[in-house]
This record gives sequence, structure tokens and C-alpha cells, in this order.
Amino acid sequence: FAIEKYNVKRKQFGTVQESDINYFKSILSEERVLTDENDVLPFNIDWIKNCRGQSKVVLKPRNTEEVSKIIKYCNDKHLAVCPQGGNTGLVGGSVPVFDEVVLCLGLLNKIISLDEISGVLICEAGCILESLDTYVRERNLIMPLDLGAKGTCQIGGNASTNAGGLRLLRYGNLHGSILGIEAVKADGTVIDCLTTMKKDNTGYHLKHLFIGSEGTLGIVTKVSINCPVLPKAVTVGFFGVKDFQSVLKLYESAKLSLGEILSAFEMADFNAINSSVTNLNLPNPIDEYPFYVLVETHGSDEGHDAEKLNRFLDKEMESGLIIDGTVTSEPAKMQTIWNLRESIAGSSLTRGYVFKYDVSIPLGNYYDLVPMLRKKLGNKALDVYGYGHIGDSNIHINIVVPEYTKEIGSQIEPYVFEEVSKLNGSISAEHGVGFRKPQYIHYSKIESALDLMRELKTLMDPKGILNPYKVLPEK
Ligand code: FAD
Ligand code: 2HG
Ligand code: ZN
Repeated sequence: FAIEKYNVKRKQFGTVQESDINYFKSILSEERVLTDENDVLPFNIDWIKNCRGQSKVVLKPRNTEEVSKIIKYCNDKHLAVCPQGGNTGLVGGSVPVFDEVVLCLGLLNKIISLDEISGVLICEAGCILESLDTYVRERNLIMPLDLGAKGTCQIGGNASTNAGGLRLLRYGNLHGSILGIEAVKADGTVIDCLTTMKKDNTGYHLKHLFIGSEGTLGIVTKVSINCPVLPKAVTVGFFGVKDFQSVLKLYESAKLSLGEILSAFEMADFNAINSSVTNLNLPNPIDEYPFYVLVETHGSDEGHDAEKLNRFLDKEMESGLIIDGTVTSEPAKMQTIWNLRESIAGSSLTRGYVFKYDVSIPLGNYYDLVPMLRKKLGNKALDVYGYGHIGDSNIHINIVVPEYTKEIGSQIEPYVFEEVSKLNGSISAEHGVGFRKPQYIHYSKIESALDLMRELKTLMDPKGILNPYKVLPEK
């Protein structure tokens, strides 16, 4: 663990006392208050294992009322709280920094209702994304988002991070799909904005305060979310391409050829796919190429859609944009291809320390940083690769080093953020700011905007108990 990176001081919050534990046990039951060091440990460590907190207590409420009581108590006693969903976040936002109380949302896991005609699902925040998807699929609907962490991440965590994922290009982001939210404010007040209406212009759209605010403005306890219909036909193409310019041309062409059925357009460079292949032993259905493109369609006519994607493949093989490729509608084969792509995020974690950058950059310069970083770092890096969501101008750059050192860290940061800022990109496209990026947020947000964020924080959480040290930089 690279604890030496921590350059923050504990704020003057209270420290959890025996009397506090007794209070928590009185409102939850004994077994839903974890204080044993071994039980608490996993809640202190993030998914990529580069942040580690020192919390002594994890609370597991089962409903909104219990969340409200806990938060009110913590606010009164000035105890800091770190909300935690599936703990798959990649910016250290979901784990405590010091001894914050961990509020685990996993037991708020009930599906409340599904209107099969409108497609509106209402559920509690701790429902696992994949479980929700399985549930709605049985009723001819799908969740509007999908990501590699689907088996663990929770819808409340997705809402709190405004998670993007693999199909944002088709189904939009959660500011649109989430219709309503129930949240608990820092003083324990429950704000019930759980509307199921797509149209509701009754004043300020308060749900947006909670979507993407990473647990710093309130605790999300329920969401209502619009689910698109289950596509009758799904087809996946996986293509080998000679250079990044061809990836871009292919994207342009895919939009024209596939139109409304295009549901994902992902790219990965050779090193990214090779990382899944060699480190995780996953099969690659085509040969080795400098770049790979994954195209998916969601449509309503199996024959028609597969034919469209095959025609696209033929046309672009002839034009030379695609060197080699495969198109399939067989579930197992599609799964193999998606698996190769979705596994990249975790594929290097056993090789050393991974610096992860999740940035958006205008498409013309989308891939520029990868060769720049390779050149800058030379053999200090074991690997540098780029992959991501072309349709959203969002690239993920992973830099693998044998172990974390301050020296290598300072070669990469703030360099990466400076370059992104020069290119008018965003230093955090979809993963959020969390604990790892507040000091760099100014590369993408001007001071007056940061001041407004601080004012909102003071209004919503005057004592600053909700997820301190995250998102907002120190002034
Ligand atoms: P956590 O990690 O537990 O928490 C994330 C943040 O939200 C923290 O700040 C936490 O305090 C806060 N929080 C959690 N629940 C609540 C709540 N109920 N109320 C208030 N605050 C809360 N992200 C993408 O955007 N796109 C991707 O494609 C993507 N792919 C991924 C693939 C893998 C393999 C992994 C490991 C991660 C990926 N992520 C991706 C990042 C991550 O999965 C998402 O950010 C996800 O939305 C986090 O959900 P979670 O339940 O795990 O939240
Ligand atoms: C993805 O698209 C995720 O696979 C994770 O957003 C990216 O870990 C990463 O860098
Ligand atoms: Zn991503």
C-alpha cells in the first residue's frame, strides 16, 4: 500500500467511543455493527488496493429509517461517515481515509416495484447491478447501464458516481435514466424525490445533486430508473485494426452504417488486450493487431442486424480499415469477446502497482497521451496501455510499474492532467474524483465553479461529515 501518498491531515471529527457503538447496536442489531479488525479490514481497502483507511466500525443498516438514525446521530456527535456500496470504485472514494464510520449500503437490497409497461424500476440503493439486470431481463427489459464491475457494484454506488460504462453511447448517462431518488441528508432528513415520471418540472431537479456527488452531499437510499426494452437481437463484432486513425474512421463509418442499432463502440490497443490474454489466460478470437475495436448492436431483427454488421465488416475489410474480424450473435461467443474487454481493468493488478487514468479527450487527440507516456517513462514502466469508450471520447490509460514510488508518481502526475487540460478534456470522465483526484480537479474546473461546489457542500452538510477528504480540494 502506498500510504506515503497520503498528504492530508485528519480533520477535527469525534472519535468513535464505546457509547457510540452501544447506540449503533441499539438501533441495528449486534451482528450488523462490525468492530472486529478482520471483519472491518475489507471495508478499509479499495478494489485496486491502493488506498487503505483505518476505520474501526462498519454499520450495516437495512432500511432508510436506520440510515437516517445513524446519520443524524453521527452529525450530532460530529462523527465522519464514509458511505460504501460495492467498493468497486477506482478513485479511492469508497474507503475511509482515517477512522470514518463505514456505512455499508449492501443490505438495502430490495426491489420495490417494476412497471413493465413504462419500464420504471424502483429499488433500494444496495441492489447489485447484475441482479437488477437479471430481474428486469426476465421481464423483457434491461438496465440502462452495464460495466465490468456489474457483479459487485450497487445501483446506489452507480448513481453516486454517475457511472458511465459500456453502453452510454446508446442509453445515455444516469442523469437521464434515473428518474427519482430518495436520499438522506447529513442531518438525517429523508428527502423523498422518488418520482417515476419522466416529466417533472416542479422546481429544481434535486436528484442531480446526488447523482455523481460521490457520497459527499447525501446518502442515496432508493432510486427509480428507466429501463430500456430487452433488444431481441444482439450482435457483436471484434475487429483488428492497423492504427488509431483507422479506429476513428471506423467509428465514423459504424455510426453511418449501423445508425440506431449501434449500442457500443469500444477500442483497446494491443497491450491492453494482451494484458487480458497473457495475465488472465483469456482467449482472443482473432490474431494479434495494433488496435482492436468491439462493436455491438442492439436491435429488433436478428437476421437483419447481423447482416448489417456483416456488411459493415465486408465493406471495411475491403477498404482496409479492418484487417481481420469476427461477427457473432452466439451468446457464448459474444461473452468471450466482452470478457476480454471487461477484464482489462483488473488484468495487471498482480504485476505491480497500476496508475489508472480515466480521462475524456476530443477524439482527434484521444490516443495521443499513450505514446507520450510510453516515451516519457521508458523502461520504468512495465506496461502502458490505452482502451476505452470511443463513443464517449473516454480513454482509460493504465500504467503498470513494479511498485509505487513517489519518484515515478511525480513523473506522471500532474503531467497527465496538464496534457488533458491542454487538450480541453476532463481529468475524470466517468470514475469520479474520490480521494485520489481532488488536488487535480482544478485542471477541469475553474475556481468559481469550485467555490459553488463548496457552497453547496456547506449548505447540504454544514459539519462536513459526509465522505470527508473526497472530491472537494482544500482551499
Ligand atoms: P463504491 O465503490 O462503493 O462507491 C463509489 C462512491 O460512491 C464512493 O464515493 C462512495 O462513498 C459512494 N457511494 C456508494 N454508495 C453510495 C450510496 N448509496 N449513497 C451515497 N454514496 C454512495 N465505472 C464506470 O463509470 N464505467 C465503467 O465502465 C466501469 N468499469 C469498471 C470495471 C471494473 C472491473 C471495476 C472494478 C470498476 C469499474 N468502474 C466503472 C468503477 C466503479 O465500478 C463504478 O464507479 C461504480 O459505479 C461504483 O459502484 P459501487 O457500488 O462499487 O460504489
Ligand atoms: C472500463 O471501462 C472501466 O473497463 C475501468 O471503466 C477502467 O480500470 C480502468 O482503468
Ligand atoms: Zn470505463
